[in-house]
Amino acid sequence: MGMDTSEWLRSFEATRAAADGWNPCETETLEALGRLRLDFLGRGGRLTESLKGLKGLSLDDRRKLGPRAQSLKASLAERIQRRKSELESSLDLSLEKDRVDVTLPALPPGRGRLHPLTLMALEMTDILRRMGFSVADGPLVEDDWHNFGALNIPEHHPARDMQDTFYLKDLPFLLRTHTSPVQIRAMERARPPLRVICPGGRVFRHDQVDATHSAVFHQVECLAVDRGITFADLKGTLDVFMKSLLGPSTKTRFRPSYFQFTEPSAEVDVSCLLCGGKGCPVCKLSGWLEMLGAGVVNPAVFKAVGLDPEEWSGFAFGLGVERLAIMKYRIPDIRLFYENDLRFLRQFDENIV
Ligand code: FA5
Repeated sequence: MGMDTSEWLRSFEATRAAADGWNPCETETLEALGRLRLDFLGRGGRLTESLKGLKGLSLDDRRKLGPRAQSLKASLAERIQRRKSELESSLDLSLEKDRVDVTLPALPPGRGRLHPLTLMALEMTDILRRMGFSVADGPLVEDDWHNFGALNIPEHHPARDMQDTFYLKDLPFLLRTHTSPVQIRAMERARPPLRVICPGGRVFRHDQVDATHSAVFHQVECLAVDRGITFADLKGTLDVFMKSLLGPSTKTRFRPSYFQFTEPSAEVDVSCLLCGGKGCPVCKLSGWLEMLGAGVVNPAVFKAVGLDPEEWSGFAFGLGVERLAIMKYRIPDIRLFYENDLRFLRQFDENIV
């Protein structure tokens, strides 16, 4: 029992509409394409059934409609085949691209390093600790008394202009211009004998920034107070300190200078690391590089913190961490320390395991 022609046509046209309405781009996987193929062309598929149904039609109708059904079958089969090739090649590509080599060792986790200035400060602290100094610290925001007054730098004294100061707006505070206020805090906190260092604290000055000056930089401060301390103790301590830090052939040289909080005061040079003291462009042919300020504690400072200058004496020094690191690591510009360029920073701290 076959179906009549109009029934066959209705079913065929519905199949053709469904086949024409198929947009190959919307079939995104090979599995979905396989299901679609079965739906139309598989055994029992819609188009297969139409072709089978032809047998029940009259010879005339078969001649007329048979080629239409065959050509729909051919064009659909071709479109399915084309889509299949497309999907296969894109799958190959993505497999190639996403291929994971499971035999490769895992990436080591990135680990931080110490900043060259931290390294420098740690090294200095280490040496001074071994010489009997302990670590002290003070706030970055200071009051006038600790930064200036107690250090024998009275208000309106022209010496304050030597260190151009950042003051806090409408508040009686300032950003410390040096680490020397830590001397005052240490003496307020504990009675002598004292040996303290402030290791690599930040200080702030309204300085013009250039290759050797920054507005924020770091200092290491050192203070020793005891009975009978003399300038010779300062010289000896600094000589041992500099030799440990920069090498046993390093020489130190003291030049007279002036700081309100030390008397006598000195600026200390070390023999140039680059030329060994022969003279080069870095040391401006002098063979020496200026490193730090130092001196014997001024009796006025002891009075300011309630210590008897007849009983106690001491020495202090303060040095710029950047200047030392510039020399030790031969850095051409101070600004490199603050730019956080990894190519620069990765050169240091290679000893970390
Ligand atoms: C002082 O700051 C004194 N407090 C040092 C001192 C301490 C003297 C204890 C006596 C006793 P001075 O202003 O010279 O001194 O600075 C000390 C060092 O800081 C300098 O030798 C230099 O190495 C460094 N320094 C000064 N200004 C800058 C700057 N703008 N940028 C980078 N380093 C600087």
